Amino acid sequence: MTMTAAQDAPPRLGGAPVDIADCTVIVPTYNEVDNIGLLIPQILAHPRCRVLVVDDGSPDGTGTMVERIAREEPRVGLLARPGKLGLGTAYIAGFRRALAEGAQLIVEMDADFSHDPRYLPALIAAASRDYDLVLGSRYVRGGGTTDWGFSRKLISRGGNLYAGIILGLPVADSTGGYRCYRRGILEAIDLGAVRSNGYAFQIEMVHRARAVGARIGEVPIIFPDRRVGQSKMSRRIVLEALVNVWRLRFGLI
Ligand SMILES: Nc1nc2c(ncn2[C@@H]2O[C@H](COP(=O)(O)OP(=O)(O)OP(=O)(O)O)[C@@H](O)[C@H]2O)c(=O)[nH]1
Ligand SMILES: [Mg+2]
Repeated sequence: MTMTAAQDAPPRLGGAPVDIADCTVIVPTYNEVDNIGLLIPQILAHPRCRVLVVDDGSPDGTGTMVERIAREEPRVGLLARPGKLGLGTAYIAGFRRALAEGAQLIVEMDADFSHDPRYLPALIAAASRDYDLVLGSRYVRGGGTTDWGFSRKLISRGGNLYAGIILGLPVADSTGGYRCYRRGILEAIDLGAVRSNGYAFQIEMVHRARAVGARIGEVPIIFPDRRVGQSKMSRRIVLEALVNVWRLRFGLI
């Protein structure tokens, strides 16, 4: 196991507050200015959590807003990328930064309030105790979606069945993007080899975690539709998922 920045740091003396924020919540953003300022305080309400926003040069000023918040709040960081490079590469860049900064737990969370911060304690507790990867799951008892129309439900349910059967994944919700990794499992996965960038990214990470022997658990979440702002889902992202599941199945990526 590699030494981390946190482990290298000299012990603090003189009653300085002990930093217990060993969980980095990574929030990728593209045009989320109406959400991110409300979301960050709700994450920081959990003392173990810090926030790392990975913003892709949002034209609406999301990055500038986060930069301002980060100046005042040491538990907030910004990783600014020059343009819209996709969700998967945003997470990979975020994972590398969080690991380098010594995070023990790493959470993935959308900015649009589909992923309610009130589930953070359940995700963190399960990842601290029993599992290397804990999925926030819409499709276990107690979980679900609200506000979704028929076609969105069909795509989500169908996508999970499709990926689950073809890859033999032992989970009910492999496409969701609200989850918690232990540091060790991200270190064990070859992050440079991850190829998927949209929905397929979530499936690929479950598949790769399983391949390196991760214990994977699920906790129920209720998933409402995004609060405000525009969805970035596209036909191309769905197509990538359909194709990449087979490429993963045959070890082509
Ligand atoms: N950095 C970065 N973030 C992105 C990119 N695409 C999407 N995001 C963010 O990823 C999260 C999920 O994107 P959404 O558009 O909500 O996708 P979704 O949840 O699958 O779709 P909806 O259910 O319609 O909201 C949000 O916080 C987006 O702002 C990207 O290319 N780069
Ligand atoms: Mg969303």
